[in-house]
Amino acid sequence: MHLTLLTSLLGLALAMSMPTCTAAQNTSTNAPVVTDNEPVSVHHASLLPKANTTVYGGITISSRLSSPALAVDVYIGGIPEGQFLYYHIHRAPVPADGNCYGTGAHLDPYGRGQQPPCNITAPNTCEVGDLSGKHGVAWAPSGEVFRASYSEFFLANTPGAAAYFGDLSWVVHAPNSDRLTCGNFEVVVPAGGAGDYEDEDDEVVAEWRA
Ligand SMILES: [Cu+2]
Repeated sequence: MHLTLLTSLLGLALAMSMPTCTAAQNTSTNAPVVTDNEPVSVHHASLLPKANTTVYGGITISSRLSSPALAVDVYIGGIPEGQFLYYHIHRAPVPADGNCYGTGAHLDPYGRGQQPPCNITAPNTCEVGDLSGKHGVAWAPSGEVFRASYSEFFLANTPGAAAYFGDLSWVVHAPNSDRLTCGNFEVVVPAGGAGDYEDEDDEVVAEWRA
């Protein structure tokens, strides 16, 4: 075979094997949508008061009957004026001494790593625990409280699942990544724990889907 033809064929084969998207993310580290979350669960984590920051807050993650997604409700107050804060679920609980640096890295069961930064338009390619990466950073004007409520499709509420967070922690970071404060999740209602729960959204969703 002619050498230039061979070279161009090789080039074509290489080009065809290249991913077509611009994100350099390996698809094998993408997070699958968790479809087997069990109703009903409630997990809550408050932030520990810390002498070196004004930041306080809490996060509640609960399951719905109408969707496999978990419902996240987060509030963060005391944000220094002009700052935004990152917040994540980390892969280890806060140790007894309260040191937020003892919580390890982010919850990242599929090994994606922190680089490149999470692309908010493709949350399935982000670390599972990178909540502010997937849903937006915390910001509020002076004296006000940041609040956000959203659906999380990649967290699991069943102990033992790869993306289970119920025995872990969350950490709030300064813009320079310093860990300001943190807190451990507590199981308020374990998955499958409450038998008599009514989800008012169910009817609305059923009508919308019909
Ligand atoms: Cu973090």
